[in-house]
Amino acid sequence: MNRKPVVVVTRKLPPAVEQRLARDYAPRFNTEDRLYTTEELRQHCEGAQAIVATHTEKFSADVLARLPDSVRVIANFSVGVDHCDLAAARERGIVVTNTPDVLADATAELTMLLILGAARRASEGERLIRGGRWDSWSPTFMLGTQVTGKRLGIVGMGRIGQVTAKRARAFDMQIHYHNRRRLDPELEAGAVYHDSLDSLLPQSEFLALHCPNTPDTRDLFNADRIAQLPDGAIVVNSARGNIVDEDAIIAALRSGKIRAAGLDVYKKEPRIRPEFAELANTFLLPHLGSATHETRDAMGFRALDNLDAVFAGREPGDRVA
Ligand code: 8YV
Repeated sequence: MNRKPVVVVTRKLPPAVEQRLARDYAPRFNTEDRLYTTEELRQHCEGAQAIVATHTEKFSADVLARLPDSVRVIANFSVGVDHCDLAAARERGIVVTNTPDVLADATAELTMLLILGAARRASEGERLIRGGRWDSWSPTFMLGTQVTGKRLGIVGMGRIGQVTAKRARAFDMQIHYHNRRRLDPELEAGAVYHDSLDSLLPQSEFLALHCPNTPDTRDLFNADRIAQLPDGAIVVNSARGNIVDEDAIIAALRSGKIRAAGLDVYKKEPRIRPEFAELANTFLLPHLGSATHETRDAMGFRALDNLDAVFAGREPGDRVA
């Protein structure tokens, strides 16, 4: 009888995903959901054939080099793979997969929440009520910015950017976007393509960041880029903290150049710059983009589909290395 492949599961996953893992594999679960040190990870991987990982594990070249030779595949429970050195994995002969598509709806929904929350001062209003400080109302009380009819610039028109565009159209937003390549007209659905950020940013009354974190996009959104936005623009980021120069956005939020920001991701999660919480014009969430029951199950199943393919000798659908 064939022995089931041993799979190290680095974090606690939704019950249905862990049940499928237990049915089809010999999983080593992280029942306490504690972050492993590199040495602990290496030890857990002794004799294992696969790892199911999340973005909280960093697979640098050094970490990959220390994994036992038995490990053949890292099936990520994430679409972003900036936590993995893909070139080093390739060199080491380790297959790496991700979970695209299945989190586009949840992340686009959250992006709309960031847009609305930032534009309508939702965090400020909530804090006022929860702090027992709401004592009056007037016609000019806590005015925000209307979303309807405004121009939304989208940086990165992949799957998540495209769903965000669709949701934003329901608010009659006019979609402008920059992407490495222009989309086909049916996917573009009337959105205005800009072949550079220099062209997109001055048009963006609202700006949504949806590009991956790569060496090319690190600190992409810096003081020079911010200066290109219209005064009082609203910026949201549900992609990765690394694409934003946090000093620059804090300065722009202070000066009012950026009227408000909705942020779900930060450079050094889960530690965030205290200025973000101190500023009144921020709407902040703790990396919840894909955090719905439906999507987390789908991400887990997609990761397991990839594992199944590898162990059946097939090419996994979402191979990135
Ligand atoms: C996930 C994400 O929650 O998939 C991604 O890239 O950023 C998040 O939605 C997280 O990364 C899971 O590992």
